[in-house]
Amino acid sequence: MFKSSASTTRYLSRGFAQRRLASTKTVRDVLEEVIPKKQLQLKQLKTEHGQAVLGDVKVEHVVGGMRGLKAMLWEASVLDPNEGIRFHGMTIQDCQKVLPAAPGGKEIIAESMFWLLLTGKVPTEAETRQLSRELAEKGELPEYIEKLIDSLPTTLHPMTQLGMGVAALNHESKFQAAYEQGIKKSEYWTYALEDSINLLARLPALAARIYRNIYNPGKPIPKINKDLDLVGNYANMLGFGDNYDLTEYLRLYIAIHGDHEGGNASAHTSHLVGSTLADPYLSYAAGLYALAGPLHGLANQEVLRWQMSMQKELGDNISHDHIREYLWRTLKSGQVVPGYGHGVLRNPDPRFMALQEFCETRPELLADPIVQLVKKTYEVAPAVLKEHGKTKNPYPNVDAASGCVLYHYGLTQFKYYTVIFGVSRALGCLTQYVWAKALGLPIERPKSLSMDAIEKLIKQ
Ligand code: CMX
Repeated sequence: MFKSSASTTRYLSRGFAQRRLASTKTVRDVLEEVIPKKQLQLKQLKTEHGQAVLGDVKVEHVVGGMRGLKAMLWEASVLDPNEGIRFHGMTIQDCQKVLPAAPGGKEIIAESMFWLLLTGKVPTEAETRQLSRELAEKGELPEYIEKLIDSLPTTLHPMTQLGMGVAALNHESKFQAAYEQGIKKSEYWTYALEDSINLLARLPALAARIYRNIYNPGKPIPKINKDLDLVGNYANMLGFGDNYDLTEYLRLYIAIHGDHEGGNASAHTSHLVGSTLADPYLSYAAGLYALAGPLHGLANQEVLRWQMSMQKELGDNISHDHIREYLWRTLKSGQVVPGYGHGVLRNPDPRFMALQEFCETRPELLADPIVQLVKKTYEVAPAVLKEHGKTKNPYPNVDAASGCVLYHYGLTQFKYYTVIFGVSRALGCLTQYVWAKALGLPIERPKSLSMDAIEKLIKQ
């Protein structure tokens, strides 16, 4: 089901591997090449196909959370209900084949995914390293942000802290400063890119500071190492730099959580706020607060909490029957099974499968009771959810698997897990911010209706 796609074959057959060694462009250089083509494509869509119909708007869309309504432009990725996510047409497996890893590592890294999302091109090794260095050079936090984060109560949820830190970083916004000076619309994207790179660069130090303040206070946080990739530095600042397997897992996790098309709550919120010309910091801070809901990104914390209470009650060697019974109890008490279901997907999430594959290659993970429990739950839950008959997708989403590996490697504070998701989702939301400005997308303003107004329309 999750086979390598034709796009990888195309990349390789075009001699891409050779070009990959040669090019040393910056991401800005590549964007300057691709933006005019996309601008032209949008112009043609507007002028030649502006009145083409993509689907009907039904009452069920208006009262049902707009599920399935095709109403948003998002360039970096498209989610297929059956096959899952494709980044510019490439599956996760395709990306694993062609996107550069960290030196000595195997997993995709944030930089190469960010490059792909932004430009639609696979970066060379040299281009990836150059971007890593740029991010590392820009990664230190301003002092006022350190003071702000240090002043917060350690009982304040880490996601609330992350959103506050990101919003406050807009003090640095080049986009906002340039807008105040009255720059032309055609120049917006360059400032948007600068802010996006600066924000991405600082997210690891910000997220790590939150972690250290809450869970490991008093110990000095290592300085950014200019020779490391973004996530290598993040792991280091969290205090796990000597844990190679956790660092590799974080690389994979952060790369594949980076974007999941535009309709999900965090991406859509970020895009909506950005469409008002609020700067990338404010736009992404808003997206983070959508991510902090338990039906969205917070589900990864909820999954582990739920699996661990199952483990606490039933012990380590839980049978499939016991899991089945526990699932029914969860459902009958009116709760959702965290980590299962999806607004678009109708098959197991390929991100879930990629994280499971990571576990399959490491005996210590396979032997861990909580990792085993996640796998066993996957063997039972779809049938139970089908029998329960409510959810349209009885299969696991990425959150079903993401926490147990963190837990195994010692990152046990699951209240923090959504922050890692938050570092990751910046890749897609910031990409969209840049493209929304490059394409001159307008402020979002859908039409709302009251129930009376809907009834009136139906009668007409
Ligand atoms: N357990 C129990 N019931 C579920 C369910 C689950 N895992 N998933 C969906 N349902 C229920 C819904 O609550 C809904 O019930 P009501 O009709 O009583 O309101 C019904 O099934 C139909 O829902 P749906 O159309 O299948 O799903 P939605 O698009 O409305 O919601 C999602 C999608 C993810 C919010 C939902 O599946 C859910 O709550 N899952 C558990 C939380 C979770 O894992 N979230 C993470 C998603 C990934 C992410 O965004 O990060």
